[in-house]
Amino acid sequence: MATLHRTGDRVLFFDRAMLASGWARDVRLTIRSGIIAAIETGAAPRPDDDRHGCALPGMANLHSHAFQRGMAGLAERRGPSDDSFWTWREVMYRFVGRMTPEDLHAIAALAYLEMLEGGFTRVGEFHYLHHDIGGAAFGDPAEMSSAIVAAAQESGIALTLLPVLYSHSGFGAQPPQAAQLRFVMDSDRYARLIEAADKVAVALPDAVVGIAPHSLRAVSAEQLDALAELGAGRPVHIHIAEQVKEVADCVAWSGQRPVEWLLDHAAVDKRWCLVHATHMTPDETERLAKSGAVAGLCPITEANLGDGLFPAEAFVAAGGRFGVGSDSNVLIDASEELRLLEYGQRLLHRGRNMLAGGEGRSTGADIYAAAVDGGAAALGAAGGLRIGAAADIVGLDLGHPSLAGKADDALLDAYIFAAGRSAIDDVWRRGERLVSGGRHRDRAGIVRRYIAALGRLAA
Ligand code: NGQ
Ligand code: ZN
Repeated sequence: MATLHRTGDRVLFFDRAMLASGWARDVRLTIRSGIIAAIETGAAPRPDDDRHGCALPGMANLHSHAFQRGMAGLAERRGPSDDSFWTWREVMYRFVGRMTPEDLHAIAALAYLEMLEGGFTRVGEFHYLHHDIGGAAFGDPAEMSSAIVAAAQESGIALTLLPVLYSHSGFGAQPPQAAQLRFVMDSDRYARLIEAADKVAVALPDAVVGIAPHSLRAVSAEQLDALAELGAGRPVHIHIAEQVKEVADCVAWSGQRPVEWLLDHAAVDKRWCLVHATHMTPDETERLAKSGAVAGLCPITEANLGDGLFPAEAFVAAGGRFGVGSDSNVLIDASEELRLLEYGQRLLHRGRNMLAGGEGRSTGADIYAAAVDGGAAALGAAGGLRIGAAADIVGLDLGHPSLAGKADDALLDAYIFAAGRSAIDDVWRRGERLVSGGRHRDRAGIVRRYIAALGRLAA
């Protein structure tokens, strides 16, 4: 439908676009103040139109610890005992121990730039590095959160800030370890942190602030109960059942497994995102799917840390919603998260096309669409290319050899399983082109400051 063109409107013309309503050809998007104001399909390009290949809706990255980008590749050397998630965590604690707000800003800016280049247009930052070196609280509870907001602003990515409540080191309110003191606060200070985070986040267009009890290890049952009021109307994220030791410790504490315990003790619904619900029984899988909560899956990190495989096939078959996250940011790439999600199931079940929605359906298109929808829902945002939504778009290069001769769903199969991120040409946020030819416009400066920060941390 044509609408009156106003000055300040920007028009993007795509040969093909995956709209919320389905695939379309010759698509003119009119963008007004960052929002899609009109969509014409089967349109004739006009001389001034900015013409591109294939438009995909931007993907939400529903789980990130931005600071961990700085230690990518630093925990791949074998230690004195069996290496595991828990020995990795010791390395991570040492790395984070010396990080200043300026370092966090520089490292997060690079992570967010790479997210945009890798096909993500919004990030859910699960942020728990709250205090100064040594653990003393800053005067401003949002000192470190402000560094995250500044990094998001600089890169241009949309932000759902998830300040984390972290109080204990293990089930049953065990006292924190020395290495955790930069994360730790009580529920009163946490309420002040959320209030302060709301104030700093308003500087960003479309920012959302959610709440995030770190895990059943790090918050008590009483604290979780008390969060219901603070979290009303907000996304709620929690790490849940990533490691078998975590499941065993939860059973020892409560007689129940983590997902089972949470579903019985909290009003888990579509506002919730359960990150790493890796270890579930068939019954937990079914119940989580029916709850409407989003499963936050981070296949690259879960592989890197040796977590195990999420029962994705059964969860999707039961109608469960999921999205993907880059978590430890050891490698940032939306297509690779989706590819590894599907490949994990193929290796486990020795089958193919495990997550496609039925006979004749495209695996790439089904998992891409599901992750756009689930990721946006988990981050309290709208996903998909539709009138009234932010113009957050990933543009694929239709001249890429892997995409040759493909149309519609087959483009997503080729993007996810063959080309990967090399097919990404441009990325727009609110209609503004942040990435061209696969490179972020501020790459040089952000990389320079990242390298300087790593130099300071290594010194
Ligand atoms: C985190 N990361 O909070 O950064 C965690 C490790 C923990 C992952 N779970 C720390 N992947 O869970 O105690
Ligand atoms: Zn995490």
